[in-house]
Order: sequence, then structure tokens, then C-alpha cells
Amino acid sequence: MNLKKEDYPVTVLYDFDLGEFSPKERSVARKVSDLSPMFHDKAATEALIKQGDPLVYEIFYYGFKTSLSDMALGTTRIQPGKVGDEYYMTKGHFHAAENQPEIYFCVKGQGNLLMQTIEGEFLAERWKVGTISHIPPMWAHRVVNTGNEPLVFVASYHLSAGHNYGPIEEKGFRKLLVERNGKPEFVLNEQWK
Ligand code: PAN
Ligand code: ZN
Repeated sequence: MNLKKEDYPVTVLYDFDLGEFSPKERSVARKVSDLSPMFHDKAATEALIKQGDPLVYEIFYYGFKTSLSDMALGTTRIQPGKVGDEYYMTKGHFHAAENQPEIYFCVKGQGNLLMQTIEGEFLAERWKVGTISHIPPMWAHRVVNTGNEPLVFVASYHLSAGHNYGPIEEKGFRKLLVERNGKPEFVLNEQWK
């Protein structure tokens, strides 16, 4: 076996206080403007963008690509906050490859994992630290931070799974997670038909 540099094992360290891996690899930051099609209250979205366009979440990821595999590790840190009455959340996506699952592991904070098929079957899992969810192929997935601190989760997936954001950008998930009387509550998403 002729080993290349990328075929050697890699070990990383997760910092529980920061909610980050070290060494950090690539990172992506998403602000309110990056999620403007997603939040239901368009006026609140515009107002927040004008007030400085706050950070909603960051993704740090390791490709771990070798000559034979592409198992990736990502960590997502969602800030606490709301746009209008709707909690900060990830954009949400289907995988471009239809046979690709994913594992999510909640390591900080609390919230919900929303999942949905293209036909509109909807499921939500309540998350606390330690919750591990398996997302089967063909289910779109989004995480919502309903707490007062950052929500951090670790994701394990194949890079070749890819992302398909289209259907979620267009009409979202069937239900929105909004604050009612200081508590998270699901309401029907009027945009979903
Ligand atoms: C995750 C997500 C990450 C950010 O790594 O990509 O949590 O969410 P969005 O991609 O929906 O903005 C994953 O599910 N990868 O497949
Ligand atoms: Zn995914």
C-alpha cells in the first residue's frame, strides 16, 4: 500500500467551553441576510439586517479526505436569538446525493432538530446536551436554537453527500418554531403548500 500524506490518521480536540475544535479547519459564517428567505417575518429580517446584520451561526469542518474515503466532521455553533418571534436556526437542506445519511450530536445548548421529506412528512426531535440523532437519506434537516446560550452540534457525513438548499429556500419546513409567552411553540408555516 502506497500511503499518501492524506492517508494518515488525524486527531482533533473539541473544546467544550468554546464549542470549537482545534486545530480549526475551514469555517463558514452565516448572518441574518444569508437566511433572509427562511425567516417568516420579513420586516423583522430587514430591520435586523439594517441594524448590522448579526451572526446567526458558524460551521467549522474537517474534510478528512483520503485516497479512498471522504468522511467529514463538522461542528455548527448557533447563537441564541430570534428574528421577530422565530428562533435562530440553520438554513436546512436535503443532501444532493439521495442515499446519504448523517449523524448529529448535540454537545452544548438546547433546541430542536426538524426533519422533513420532499412530500412533506415532518418530524421534530427535542434536543439537549448528549442527544444523538440519525438523519436517514431523503430527509431535509434543520436545527433551531431555543435556548439562551449557543447551541453546538457535531455532524458526521460524507463530503460527497453535498447540499441541496433549493426546496427549503422555496417553501421551508411545514412548521416554524416561534416564541409564545416566553416558550418555544410550533406553528404552521403559511408558505408551505
Ligand atoms: C451540516 C450543516 C450545518 C449548517 O454540516 O451543513 O449544520 O447547516 P446548513 O448547511 O443547513 O446551513 C450538515 O448537515 N451537513 O450535511
Ligand atoms: Zn446535512
